Amino acid sequence: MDTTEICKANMVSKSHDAEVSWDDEFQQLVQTFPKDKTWAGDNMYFYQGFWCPSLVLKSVISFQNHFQAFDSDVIVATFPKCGTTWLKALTFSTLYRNKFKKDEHPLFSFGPHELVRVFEYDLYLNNPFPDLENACLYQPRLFSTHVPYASLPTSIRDSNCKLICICRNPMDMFISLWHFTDKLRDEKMDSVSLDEAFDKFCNGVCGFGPFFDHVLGYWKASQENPNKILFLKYEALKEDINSHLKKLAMFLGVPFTEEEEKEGVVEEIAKICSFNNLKELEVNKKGLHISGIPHTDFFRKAKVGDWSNYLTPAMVERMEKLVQEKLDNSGFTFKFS
Ligand code: PAP
Repeated sequence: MDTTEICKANMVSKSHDAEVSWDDEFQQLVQTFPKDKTWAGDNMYFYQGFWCPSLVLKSVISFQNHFQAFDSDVIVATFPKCGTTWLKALTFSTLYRNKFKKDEHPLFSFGPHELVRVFEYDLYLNNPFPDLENACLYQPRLFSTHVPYASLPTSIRDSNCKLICICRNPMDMFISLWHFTDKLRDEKMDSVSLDEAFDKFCNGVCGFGPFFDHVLGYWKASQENPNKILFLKYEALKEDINSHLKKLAMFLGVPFTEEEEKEGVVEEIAKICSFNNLKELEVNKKGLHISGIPHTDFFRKAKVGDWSNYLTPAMVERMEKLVQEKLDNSGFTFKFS
């Protein structure tokens, strides 16, 4: 089997094994949840208003029940395919910049997903009480999640810990997820075509979706509590990474000093975390993510407007109407090209 086949087999069997391992009580609980399929063909359940992939349903619940946030924690919170990998690299590099020498940057040896571990796909997967004290290389603790704002553990919402979010226009996000799940799709399962996936996406049916509820949940919370939640946009970072890095550092309470700015520290972080740099690092060209997915699959094109190569005019029209309807009166906008 080649890497893609191994990866598909891993994902399919992991999701299947997760469900088989559920005890009777949990099986009965899950039966009360609406059920659908991810675009890759495995089950997901509508839990607390979002579509939770079966693989992580139990770990999301463990995370909700057991995670105790510290006021000093920093959590990268994203909808999948909106810039998680990039934001992990940027946050890690900014927050911990004084913990390592420039030429010994941990990103040279570990992928962003290994340095900033995700609660549901990694830490709480198969373990309701993970060793969180040793889960991060440095202090303060830095984690990530795809769980929507309304479903975060209460200790995250009630503590002074900081959340950093990134969102991306739904057309590029959709195409990015489509390519990603294409790698996971298994012919033996009821996988979906691009048309079907688009229809499902517009109807809110995709892992951690509905997309608009997820984005607006964090957006509204960031408006109400800007000192706790920093909300970024992928397209804006692409346009001007340096000013966003300064904003990020300020938000994290570690602003760049005048001396650092003069020495070009901001530009250095932007360069190390850039798509072209990360994609070419040996560590990201080999090996598998904790979920069994090759690291390379997290680096594709990183273009704004790539959707125009895939979506038909009818699809674009449908999405534009949806965006208008969903964002009406929210004060929130997307940039599409
Ligand atoms: P995840 O939520 O599953 O972790 P995420 O990192 O959000 O995935 O999405 C991957 C997208 O970010 C890919 O976009 P594309 O499919 O449109 O190409 C990937 O190329 C892009 N990406 C990864 N690293 C970077 C980076 N350093 N800068 C900009 N974009 C990046």
